[in-house]
Amino acid sequence: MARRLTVAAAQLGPIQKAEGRDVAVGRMVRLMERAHQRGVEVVVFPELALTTFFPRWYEEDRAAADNWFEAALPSNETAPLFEAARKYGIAFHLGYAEKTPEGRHFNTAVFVHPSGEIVLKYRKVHLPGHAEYDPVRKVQHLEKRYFEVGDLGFPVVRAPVGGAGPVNVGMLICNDRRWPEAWRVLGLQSVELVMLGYNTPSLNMDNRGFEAHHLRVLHSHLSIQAGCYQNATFGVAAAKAGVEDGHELFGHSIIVNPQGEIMAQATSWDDELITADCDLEMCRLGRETIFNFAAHRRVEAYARITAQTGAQPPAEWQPRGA
Ligand code: CDT
Repeated sequence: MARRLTVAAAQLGPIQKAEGRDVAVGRMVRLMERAHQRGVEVVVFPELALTTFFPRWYEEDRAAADNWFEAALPSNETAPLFEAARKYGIAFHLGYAEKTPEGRHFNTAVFVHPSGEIVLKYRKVHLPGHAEYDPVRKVQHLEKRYFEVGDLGFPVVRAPVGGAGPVNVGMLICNDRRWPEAWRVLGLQSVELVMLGYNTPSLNMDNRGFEAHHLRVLHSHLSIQAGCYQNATFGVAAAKAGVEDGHELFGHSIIVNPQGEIMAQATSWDDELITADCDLEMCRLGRETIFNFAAHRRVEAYARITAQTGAQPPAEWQPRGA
């Protein structure tokens, strides 16, 4: 029997440094209205959706960056989003910068029930970039300065979502999508819907080689499509897009099925809602055949995956006669 769920990736166009959260939240509420008109049951917003992608800005005094963080959710500024969710009966995923009551900082995402209750929280594990100002880079990427590594692992929860009944939901954030280990930890919990937001610059600012624009998009899609296929899950990936503070983010939000096919793709660099009707029973084929983990995984051969972090050089082959 089909378990149908209508999902949306709510891509956001740029949010400028000078713009307040009220601007972003207003745009998000309008996307929720559009989602309601299209019968959407889950809306996925991007990573750090309430502000500009502030890790591009260096603050000598770390505490001066605190105004980018949320100490409470909902707050006065984010309340209209929660109200829209309740009004329309739509669950939503939101990426934001979290400051805990103990003063810790994380790049976080929550999955929120239409009632406003937080169903699941995830804190980004794979933080890209650097912690100190890098004079070689044209644009800074200071996630390692402003955030701690997430401490919640990669959780999955089974929760009622829309008309589909209970759904196994999990989350990744931006750079996490490039790491197959992260997807597999979700897959090992039978995830059926992976929600992820991202802010990815169109240019590689590392300057250690040339990376064409189309390859930046390819690498994003390749990672998400492979993650969905190899773990038999749907994926909803929502980008921040366009020229933000003078720097381009590439957008190209997608919704992917468990076969790794793109079901919908954003084509603008603006606020844009893309939707797809998902039959969650599609997850069974992969899970029960080629990616039946219980039948086919060989953990005895995977020890390096958790025992070792960096790559090591291999043993060198020597010809017998030498
Ligand atoms: N936000 C985020 O994680 N962006 C990274 C860009 C890395 S470039 C230092 C990404 O993987 O898309």
